[in-house]
Amino acid sequence: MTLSVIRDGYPSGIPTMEPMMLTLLTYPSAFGLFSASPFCVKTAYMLQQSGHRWQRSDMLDPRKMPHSKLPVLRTPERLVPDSDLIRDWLEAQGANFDTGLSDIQRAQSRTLIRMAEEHLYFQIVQDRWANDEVWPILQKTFFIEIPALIRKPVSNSIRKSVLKGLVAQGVARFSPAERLDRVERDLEAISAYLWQSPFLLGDRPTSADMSVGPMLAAMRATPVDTPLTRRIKEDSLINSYVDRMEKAIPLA
Ligand SMILES: N[C@@H](CCC(=O)N[C@@H](CS)C(=O)NCC(=O)O)C(=O)O
Repeated sequence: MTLSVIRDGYPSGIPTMEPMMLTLLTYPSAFGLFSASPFCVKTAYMLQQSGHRWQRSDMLDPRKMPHSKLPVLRTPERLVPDSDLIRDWLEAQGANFDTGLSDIQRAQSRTLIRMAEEHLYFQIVQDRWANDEVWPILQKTFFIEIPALIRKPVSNSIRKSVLKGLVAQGVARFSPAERLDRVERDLEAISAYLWQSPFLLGDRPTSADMSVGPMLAAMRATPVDTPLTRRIKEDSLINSYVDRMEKAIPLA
C-alpha cells in the first residue's frame, strides 16, 4: 500500500510508510549535559516536545555546516541551521511551544530568550574558554578527534580566536566583578519569574524555558569551581529550576 499525502515534511505524491525521521546534528554530550552547547540542548528540547521522531548525530567540527555552527537539523529536504530557524521549521510543521500564552507573555518570552542567548551565553563561553584551569579539560573534551600530535597547536589557535571573539562581542572587556554583576541582573530578572511559577511563564515548560534552562545548566556544569558556577549552585531557586527543567523534558 502507498499513501500519497502522509505527513509533514513529505511532498505530496511521495510514497512512504514511515513517519519522517529528523536528525539533530549536535555537539556530543559533555559535563553531564546532553550537549556542551546550550543551543543544541534547546533544540533537543524542542524536538522532544514537537512529537517528531528524531535522533542525534554527534559531531565536533561544524565547519561544513551552513552557518559553520551547531545545532543543525537534517530534515528530509534540507539542513536547517540555527536553533531559532529550527524552531521556525518545527512550528511550520505544526509544533506550538507556547500554547496558552498571552501576547504579553509571548513578548516576555522573546526578551527572556534574547537575554539568555545574546548575553548569558557569552558569559558561559568566557567562563569556559578564558579560564586556564578549565582549558586543559576543554582541550581533552572538544578536540579529542584531532590527532594528538597537532592537537595542542590547533586547539590553542582555536582558543585564541574564541577569545578574540569575546573581545569583539564585548563581554571580555569587563572586569570579572563587572561580568558577575551583569549576570546577577539577569538572574534577578529570571528569579522574579520563578518566584511566581515553577517554569518561567507558568506550570509547564515553554520556549523561554528551553533557552534559559540550558544556559543556566551550562553555567552550572563548567567543570571547575568558578564564581559563576558557585553563583548558580548556591541559589536554591535557580538550581532547583535547572533540575526541574531537566526532569520535565528528559533527553536520552
Ligand atoms: N544562533 C545560533 C548559535 C549557535 C552557536 O553559537 N553554536 C556554537 C556552539 S554553542 C558553535 O557552533 N560555535 C562554533 C563556531 O562558532 O565556530 C543558534 O541559535 O543555533
